[in-house]
Amino acid sequence: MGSLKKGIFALMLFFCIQSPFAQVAYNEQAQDVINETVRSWNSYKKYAWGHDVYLPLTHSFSDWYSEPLYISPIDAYSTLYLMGLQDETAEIERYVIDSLNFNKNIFVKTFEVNIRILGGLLSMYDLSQNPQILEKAIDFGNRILPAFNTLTGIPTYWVNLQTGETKGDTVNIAEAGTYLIEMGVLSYYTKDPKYYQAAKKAVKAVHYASSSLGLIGDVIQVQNGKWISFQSHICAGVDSYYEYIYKAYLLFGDPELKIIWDNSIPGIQKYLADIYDNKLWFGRAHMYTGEKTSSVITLYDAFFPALLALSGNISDARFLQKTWNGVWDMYGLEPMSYDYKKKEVKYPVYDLNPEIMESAYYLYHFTKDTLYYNMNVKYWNNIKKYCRTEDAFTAIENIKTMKQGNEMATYFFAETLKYLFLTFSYHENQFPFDDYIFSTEAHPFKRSHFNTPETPTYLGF
Ligand code: DMJ
Repeated sequence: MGSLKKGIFALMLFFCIQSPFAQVAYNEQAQDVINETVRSWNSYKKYAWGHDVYLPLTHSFSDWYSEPLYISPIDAYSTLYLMGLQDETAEIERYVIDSLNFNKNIFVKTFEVNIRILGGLLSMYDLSQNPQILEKAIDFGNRILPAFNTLTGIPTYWVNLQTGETKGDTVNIAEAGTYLIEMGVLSYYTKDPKYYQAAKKAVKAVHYASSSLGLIGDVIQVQNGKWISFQSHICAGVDSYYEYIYKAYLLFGDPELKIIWDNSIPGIQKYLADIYDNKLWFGRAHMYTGEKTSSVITLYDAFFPALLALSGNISDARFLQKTWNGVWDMYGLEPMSYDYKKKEVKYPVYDLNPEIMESAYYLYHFTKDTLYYNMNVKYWNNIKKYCRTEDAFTAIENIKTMKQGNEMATYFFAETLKYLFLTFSYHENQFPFDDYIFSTEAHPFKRSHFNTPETPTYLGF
């Protein structure tokens, strides 16, 4: 090859291996999120490398179990990738391949490791196309699959990564039914329907236990499918069950999921939606009588405007986002739970959660109304004002006093920073929102990769 040709080839290779989302120049706000991400990431690396979570106030770390599973980097990868931080993502890939071994005799929480570790690894593969990452994801998926081996198909709360033993016979509905995306992607890549089928069986077991009002409870027994709690809501403990039915339908095109979604939404609108104080809320009701039981909501619920917008209900999405924005404005951060009728903070913690920013991002995409861009500017400024530490970001123990706690949640990397960055870089970055589905942990999966003529065969529907 002549030297000119070699030069052109090298240049082409350089552009091929660049993140397709890498950009030369971002506006000030997007660049600010990148700078803060890098600052926090470097602190994780300096003080917590190889461990699950960075503790910013003590410059130390914690692990979820007796042995670390490297949760922060796996969760952070897709955000760092979209920001074009290639040294950082290459380092995570190397570490995952060379040093991460899941053959550990520990019981892990099936739901939490599915959304963070399995979802993180699968999006790492989807973005990098590195086959060794896929091997890790398959290995991990196989290790948590025994959890689904129950009489109903609803997974147990705990599963042992080494032995496949399970325990924990009651789960909430998010823990029962938030697997369709990760297990579906795994089935697609392995061409083995068993993963998706396990996830779908669990969702169907929950759905078929719905009341005649089309409502479900929030805690269920995994062996007999009986309800432990008849409380119906879309709050923490249920949220992502609904999210995955609709998003997995969009990602894979399984028509049965659309039927389940269509059966579920009217009950939510009829019995849980509550106009109070001229605001739209989604409260709690008894699944058999439809009677309102409580007006306590959780900040997780702020995911719902995003889901409403994605499913085409822009007016309710706007109305609900306005409500959540009002909750945020009361203190300048949201409380973990709040009673909208008593106007009382029930639990004053803010753990760097992303949902309100996720919904502002979706609404900005769907409406192009700068109101939502500016909401995220405000949320980001508040987070910097109250949660920023010497070298990272941390939780707030009490939003009334703004006393800082000592933990930077792994989803802060995966979700909060990602949604802020994607909002602020919306016009420079050209991230093709409509071709992606974000998992509940904000891991992006490209729709054109998974909604193909082979999908029904690979997933078994
Ligand atoms: C995340 O871990 C996931 O989004 C989960 O589904 C619920 N919310 C937390 C962050 O708030």
